[in-house]
Amino acid sequence: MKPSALAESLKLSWFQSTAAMASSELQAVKAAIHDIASFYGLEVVGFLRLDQARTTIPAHEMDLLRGVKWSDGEVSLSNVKNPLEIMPTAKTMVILGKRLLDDKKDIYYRVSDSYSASIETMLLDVASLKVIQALEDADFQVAEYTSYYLKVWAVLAGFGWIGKSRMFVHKNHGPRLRLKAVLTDADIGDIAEVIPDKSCGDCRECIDACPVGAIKETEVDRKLCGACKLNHRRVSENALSYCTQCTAACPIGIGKK
Ligand code: B12
Ligand code: SF4
Ligand code: SF4
Repeated sequence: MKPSALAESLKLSWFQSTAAMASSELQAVKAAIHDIASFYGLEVVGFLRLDQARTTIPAHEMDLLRGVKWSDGEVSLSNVKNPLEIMPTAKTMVILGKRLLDDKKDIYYRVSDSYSASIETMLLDVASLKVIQALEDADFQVAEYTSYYLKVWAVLAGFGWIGKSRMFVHKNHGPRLRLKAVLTDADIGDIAEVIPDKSCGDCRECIDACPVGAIKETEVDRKLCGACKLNHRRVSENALSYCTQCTAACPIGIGKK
């Protein structure tokens, strides 16, 4: 072999092996994230590949949040951010989902006068911290996704659809997942096929179950839902529950754990 041909072939095999190494390293990072999720009992972990078409929240959808009140006060529109505003170099959103421990209630505990938390959210919080640590240890950049579009990213990751209750309905767990997301520049995302919202079919269980008639044909009345008296009902001395009647009624994934 001529020296130049040898040099070319060495260069090629070096490139091939770095590419293979990079891809096996990325697979190892993904496997580590799966391990963390399973250690903390999370049923769902996904990797949404971010590209321009999937990173923008349309203005008319942001407008829906105007005047919406929830546990921490009024939703602040300045907190509604696209993933690339939070992290311009992000390539992937890691989405974590924890199923409710009780299919019929969404229980949280009063830890102190100023702090209450549910087991599901705490597991998501701890697991996401571990995911952040694992990515940072592998020299990737990471940021928590702190905006208000979690349901839609879960749809774009191919896990399920937005149901008539306007909740994210996972194909195996129904609306019983609680969600959390982390952004990273690790190129570990997948492009998934989106399941259409019409997958609810003729079902109306959530509409009929809502005690305050908040679920309309085209939208949920957020103010009615937020003010429902079943929210923050006491279920034991230290435990309270959110309303969650629409979740409990949904036949998708009911009883399957
Ligand atoms: C504000 C808020 C509320 C408000 C408004 C409720 C609502 N329906 O949005 C109030 C206080 C009323 C509320 C109530 C509840 N909430 Co809440 N809430 C949020 C919060 C903070 C933001 C949601 C939001 O308004 N996003 C912005 C709007 C514009 O997005 P959107 O609602 O998804 O609506 C648009 C898209 O769905 C889009 N769309 C529809 N179909 C499709 C399809 C595709 C392909 C695409 C691209 C887009 C798209 O169109 C819609 C607008 O037209 C999120 C947390 C978060 N960080 O995301 C939790 C969150 C949505 N809530 C949650 C829960 C559990 C509840 C309750 C069950 C609590 C309870 N009371 O028991 C109820 C459920 C009420 C209901 N039927 O939705 C969970 C939902 C989990 C899930 N599986 O869906 C979340 C994700 C919190 C979490 N970390 O898990 N909530
Ligand atoms: S959480 Fe309760 S009040 Fe809100 S939409 Fe669901 S059933 Fe209605
Ligand atoms: S209860 Fe029925 S209509 Fe409502 S979200 Fe579930 S499948 Fe869809």
